[in-house]
Amino acid sequence: MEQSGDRVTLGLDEVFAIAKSVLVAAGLPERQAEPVARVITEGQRDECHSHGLFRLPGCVQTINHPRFNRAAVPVVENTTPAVTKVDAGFGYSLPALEAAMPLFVEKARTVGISVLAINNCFHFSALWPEIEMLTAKGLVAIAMTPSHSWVAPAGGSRGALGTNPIAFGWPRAGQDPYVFDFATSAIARGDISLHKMAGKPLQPGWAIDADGNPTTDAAAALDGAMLTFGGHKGSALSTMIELLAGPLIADMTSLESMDFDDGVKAAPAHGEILIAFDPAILGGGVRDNQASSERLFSAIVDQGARLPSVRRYEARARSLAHGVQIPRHLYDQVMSLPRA
Ligand code: NDP
Ligand code: PYC
Repeated sequence: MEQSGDRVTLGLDEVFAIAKSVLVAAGLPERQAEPVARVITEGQRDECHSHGLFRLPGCVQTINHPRFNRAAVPVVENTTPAVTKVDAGFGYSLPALEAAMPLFVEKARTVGISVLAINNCFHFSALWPEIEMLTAKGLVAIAMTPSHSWVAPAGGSRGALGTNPIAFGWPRAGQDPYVFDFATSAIARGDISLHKMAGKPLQPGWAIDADGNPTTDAAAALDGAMLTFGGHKGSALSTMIELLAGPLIADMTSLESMDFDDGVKAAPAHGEILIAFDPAILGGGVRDNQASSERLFSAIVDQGARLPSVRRYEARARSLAHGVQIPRHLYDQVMSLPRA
């Protein structure tokens, strides 16, 4: 650990050790704490500030939720040749994902398409780490999850939808995969909280206050409602995510997750859906899918646009070489949490 002015530099092993130690002290057994600490470390490593160490106090609050199951052991169900379900038992989503991953991947390779439904999980994490697990195995992947009903539908004035992220990954031969991962709200709620902490105004169009008026004040936005990106298009996409990762897999919508929270303000609890495609089966070897996808990526990059995740991959290289820098106030907040 190094300190300079208002910044603290930590090695990635230190980030992981701090996160794991806080989670274990809060009551998580190691088998649940490790995947959660890993994803927090990866978020910090890739400078995804809304889903790195900033999440740790919220994780502790979630573990203390009366409905959180510290003893949860995921139960994997081999449902059909293409469908796997895993019941997280109201622990975190990440241990359940890890438990179901081998069967989920094997089915994609056998059938060509594989669907994983994670049920009954508390969920706080970015989706790109799990998408990258799948692209690393040569699979094309999509992941979606609801959250809490903080987001007003286009034309509305009250929260009904979640911040509902959708992530997609496409493996690329010999280079980092094409991955995007975004909230269908104009920005993740975590980022609104970061704006509040930094005293920074929001961009217009991100939120409305409790009276339904447009606001750039982060505190007013947290009390009011967030807005979807892209007006009615983001609103419909967000609704689709509610339906696919909620009722379709017999789990909660963001409205129901908010009710389930019962005012504790813990992480949302609901389901998640992942879909994996094996390009070797779907492409049938008839056409070189890499040649045509690379042509598309070149057509994007050659005109000065960037591919999603490039910022992350650059941050990752920096962090692997030099560790991560976090604001001192975040370091102090994290270090004030009990550690094992
Ligand atoms: P951002 O708007 O910061 O970024 C979204 C995506 O767009 C990233 O893949 C990003 O790549 C890419 N991107 C950003 N700018 C450009 C650009 N100029 N050109 C090309 N691509 C670009 O993310 P959000 O605030 O919407 O979401 C942040 C995270 O929050 C996500 O990881 C999401 O999973 C997580 N989240 C989780 C929730 C949950 O319930 N579990 C709920 C809501 C959000 P890059 O990273 O390289 O900039
Ligand atoms: O940042 O919107 C968010 C979020 C919700 C749940 C986890 N992250």
